[in-house]
Amino acid sequence: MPAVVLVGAQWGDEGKGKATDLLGDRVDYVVKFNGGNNAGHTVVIGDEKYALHLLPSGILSPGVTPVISNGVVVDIEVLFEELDGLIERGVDVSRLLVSQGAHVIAGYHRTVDKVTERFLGKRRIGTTGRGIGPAYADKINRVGLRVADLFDEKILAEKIEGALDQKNHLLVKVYNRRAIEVQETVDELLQHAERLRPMVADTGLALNQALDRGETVLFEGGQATMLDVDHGTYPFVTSSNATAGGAVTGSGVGPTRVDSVIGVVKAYTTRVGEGPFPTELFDDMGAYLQKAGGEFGVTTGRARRCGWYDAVISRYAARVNGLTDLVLTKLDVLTGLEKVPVCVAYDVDGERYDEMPIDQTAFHHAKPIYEELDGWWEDISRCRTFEDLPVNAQRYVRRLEEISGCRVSAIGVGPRRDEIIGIH
Ligand code: 2SA
Ligand code: GDP
Ligand code: MG
Repeated sequence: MPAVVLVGAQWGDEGKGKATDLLGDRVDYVVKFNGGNNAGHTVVIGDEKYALHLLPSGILSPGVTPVISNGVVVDIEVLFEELDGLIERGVDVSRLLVSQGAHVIAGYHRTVDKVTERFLGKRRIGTTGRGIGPAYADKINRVGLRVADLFDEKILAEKIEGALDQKNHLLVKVYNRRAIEVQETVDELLQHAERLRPMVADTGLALNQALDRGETVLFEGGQATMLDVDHGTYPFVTSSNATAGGAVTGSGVGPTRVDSVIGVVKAYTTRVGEGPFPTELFDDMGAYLQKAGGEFGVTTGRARRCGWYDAVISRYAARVNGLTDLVLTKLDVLTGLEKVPVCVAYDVDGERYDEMPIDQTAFHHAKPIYEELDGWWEDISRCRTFEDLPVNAQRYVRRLEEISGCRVSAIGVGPRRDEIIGIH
């Protein structure tokens, strides 16, 4: 499996960090190709728990070369905070490569993110406030700062001046904030530039050469399909391509080199931030899933909204990403329920939809059509083969496989590294 892409198939927090970590001992490179420190991945190894944001989860596997590629937006201060935290815990981070083409998040991106959200009021997106959207907006507007710019102070100052031009106007005139000085941003960004320099590389070249040598590269998606700026529930999305195509544009590795695409999907659904969510539960059951699943944001600590499994979404994710496999996580969280409803289609104002409606208004009005599956009571956290699972849990997995249109290759039965069942 020389080049494998792993993406979230729902609204994020499906357990991509754990899935990446599991594959870590079989791969040579793990690449973060989109997003930034809005991501939050929890990996539990033995009694140790790691929360990763900007770094790819593969950084925890000895021997793996972690890569931050061109599609990522990098907050350099956060990068070093995270690296130092891992170094303190004895993790070897010396192989990390950072693309010269990755964009840089500056203080003004964080400021604009926060003031815009406040200004939007009821129409806010519920961002993580990490400056992600404004940094990508500058990239598309061609006023972004790239890692390579940090090594030429004159160019950096010119680019910052260009980027601040319109922002200061907005900050002062519309948002009633103080203007940001060019030099304060230059100083902020240059603080860590020398420490960053040895890590900077042409990561596209390094990854293609690794594949030429027959080495294995895992592309780890941040956020998820339904948060993708093109394919998600726009405008309630993040500002990058979190789907499999993002691995290609975000890394400089061509699509013909990708061998398989793994989608990570939770046995139920969660969403953090605003936006439509057809199977969301507003009753005690939603609160139960949130508690049983420990559904709180790894980056912001926000409570995640919870609901039943939605096969319309997983079918859509299978199609948009060209999924070859699903990793189904958190099956253990459903233990102890009499019945487990799964959404097979939507009812929109009396009309049945088996596929995602093409307009957002319809999606906002979508009511789930449920099929009820029988639950199980047995503790499944010690199951290590498919046959170890109670019959009703086996049926649940098989039914999800059928209605999601993709085979399930692994099942998570607990947060720890070893709490997994490999099938097929
Ligand atoms: P942003 O900050 O511009 O990317 O926010 C835009 C939307 O994307 C959502 N988003 C996320 N959704 C789930 N998990 C994410 N990572 C953290 C986690 C989230 C946290 O692992 O728990 O700690 O709150 C993530 N990052 C971005 C976000 O909620 C907005 O809906
Ligand atoms: P990511 O953003 O997709 O990497 O996912 P997060 O780390 O934000 O959220 C997933 C949470 O579920 C983390 O706390 C994981 O430790 C936990 N987790 C992952 N797989 C399983 C599983 O199979 N069972 C249980 N109970 N927890 C899991
Ligand atoms: Mg997460």
